[in-house]
Amino acid sequence: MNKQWFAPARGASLWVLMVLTITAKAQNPLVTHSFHADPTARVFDGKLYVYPSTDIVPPEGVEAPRFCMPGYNIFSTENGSTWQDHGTILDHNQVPWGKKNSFGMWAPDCIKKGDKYYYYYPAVPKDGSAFRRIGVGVSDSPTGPFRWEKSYIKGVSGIDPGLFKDDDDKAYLFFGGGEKLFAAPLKDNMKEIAAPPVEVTALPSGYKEGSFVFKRNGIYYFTFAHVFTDEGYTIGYATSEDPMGPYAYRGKIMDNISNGTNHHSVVEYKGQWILFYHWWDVSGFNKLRSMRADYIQFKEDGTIKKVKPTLRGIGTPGIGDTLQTDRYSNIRLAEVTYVGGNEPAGWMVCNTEPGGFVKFDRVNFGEGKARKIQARIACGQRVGSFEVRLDSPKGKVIAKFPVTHTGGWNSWKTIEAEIAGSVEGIHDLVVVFKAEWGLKKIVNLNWLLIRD
Ligand code: FUB
Repeated sequence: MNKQWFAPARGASLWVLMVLTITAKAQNPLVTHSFHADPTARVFDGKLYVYPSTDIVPPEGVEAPRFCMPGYNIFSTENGSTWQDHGTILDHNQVPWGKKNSFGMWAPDCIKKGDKYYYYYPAVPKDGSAFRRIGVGVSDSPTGPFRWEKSYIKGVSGIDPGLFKDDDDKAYLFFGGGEKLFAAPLKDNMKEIAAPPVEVTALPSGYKEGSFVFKRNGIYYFTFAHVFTDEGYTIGYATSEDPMGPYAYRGKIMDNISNGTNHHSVVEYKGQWILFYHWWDVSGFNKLRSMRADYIQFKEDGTIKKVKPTLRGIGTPGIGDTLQTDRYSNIRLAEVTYVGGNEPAGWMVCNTEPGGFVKFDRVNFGEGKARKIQARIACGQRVGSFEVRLDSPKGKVIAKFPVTHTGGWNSWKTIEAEIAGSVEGIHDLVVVFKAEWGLKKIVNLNWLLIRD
């Protein structure tokens, strides 16, 4: 492996070697079987889709340009907490007008008009006419297959296509990366611009990219990645009464989270607004990025409250969904680290001390059909216990787990406890660690699973 490309955090090489799994849970990051950046989220017919780019470690012998990005996958969720990977829909060597082996498939987008889905993507043109051109494909389904246009969109060069379709069905293409970002209305065919691109005005100076426009209560929000020289990548926004502007800068949606890119989208799903963005906390390397999502709140006057990245993320998992408690909403006298032993790669709650707890919010118990809780544990001692409580560390105890010796702190075993009484509706779950003696470390906990 090329060291220049991969200087991973502790345990990160495990991630690179992981095999593809079909689904993943909606804690942050959204998926861990592969690396994806630039997540554009869209709701089509009530279902949430994400259209990201893909980051890989360069294959042996490939000198990848800046990022190593070979193509695009699509993800979707039915319940907001379990993601399905629909596989690769476009590879860099399938772009009709693209340079072969470019590994340059940066941030894409997809939008619906009428009963067709239009997928927009930047790629390196084989005619050498620009750093990136923007191509389009059409499909009858949000997950493809797409019929790819033979040529790129004329009159447009740049990265990061961001599409917006207004209530009157007119569509706009936003794009660019650099000091300036651009907007152009699209023709009804969605494959050509209707007028030459114009600069999106009144944005602060500095490098910008990742244009994404949405509309809320009649206000157009132009959101973008913005590099402040003293801070690095932030996500900012500007508002207008017209999709083409002029826009007025309003501030940041997210502060810089680390040294590298951030790229986002904003979507309303089931009455809640969500910010999708990326980070590289899984790989520890800012060119192997992972998709994340957190709720976003608006103030009365329409301005946006800054979003802080969480581990817990979005979604309300229920019976049959694995609760990765290491993606906590609160934790005390316990820590999180990479899971060990033969367990599939991931994280666990560890160094659990008496009186410590880990809280996982928004679990849907439905209509009282939950009967048992399973816990995936590893333990090198046999004194103590942990309890599952509702809503707070002092809330009602619904399950008790005596701690069993599993063969060591990395020998994993699934244990089970009955749920006491009937639990209905949505609750926060709190796992409280207990011990009679002066024990410092009670159990390692990977996940919980509620069963009927
Ligand atoms: O993912 C490659 C590039 O990095 C994107 O096009 C930019 O928005 C930034 O995220």
